[in-house]
Amino acid sequence: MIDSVMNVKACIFDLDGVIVDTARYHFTAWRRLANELGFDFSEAENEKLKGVSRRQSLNLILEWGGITIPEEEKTALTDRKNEWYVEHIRQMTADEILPGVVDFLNEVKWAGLRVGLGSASKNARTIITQVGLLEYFDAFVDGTLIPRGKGKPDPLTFQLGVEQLGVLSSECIVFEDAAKGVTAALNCGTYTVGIGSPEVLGHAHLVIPSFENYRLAEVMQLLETATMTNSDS
Ligand code: B16
Ligand code: MG
Repeated sequence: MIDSVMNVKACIFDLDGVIVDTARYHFTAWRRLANELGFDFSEAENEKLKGVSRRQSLNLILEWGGITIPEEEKTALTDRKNEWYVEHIRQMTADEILPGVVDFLNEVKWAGLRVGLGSASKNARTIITQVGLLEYFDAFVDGTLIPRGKGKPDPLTFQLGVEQLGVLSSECIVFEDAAKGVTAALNCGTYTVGIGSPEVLGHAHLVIPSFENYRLAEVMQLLETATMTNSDS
């Protein structure tokens, strides 16, 4: 049950699409795999893979290509894709942190709030280390901790996050760029801020386009108003 945003003690950040944008690296690698299997898919289709686990992404892509592959052969395919993807992310630097993120993280720290990561990616630690942000995180939940079938919109990612942070869900704000991620956070009972467009993330308590030009105090104020209005209606 959401109480007052002034009780907030922690923030959990999704990774891809919130802290960095690796969607284009995923796209390049998945497309290479699809091309080897004899088909192609579009950037618009790639959008549907945001926040979706690696295995589930493969299943969707195979569906688009009209291809059926036995379960036992799928790991070899996701491993291949991941090798190509890791080649890209190993080149990442702090320049790829999205605008406003570092200032916002600093504000969260200065306000004495705890900071967690809640990502579907099994490569999250590599990415966060590459861009030099590891020291900000008091809790780290990534795809290596999430069993198959329990990815977003299941709340487990964020439940583990609040547990690691030692706070209640109602004392935490989650920042997410994917519709399923927003649903996962709402299912967990946190304050939920969508990063992106209201058309896709309208079910969040609040949607902002990015962290650029947004201060923590302003986000808290907007959340307070949004959740008061929602609970009044
Ligand atoms: P990996 P997030 C997600 O990260 C990506 O948005 C999604 O496109 C990707 O398939 C998923 O991680 C798994 O990534 O193959 O590196 O384990 O947005 O939850 O931080
Ligand atoms: Mg994301």
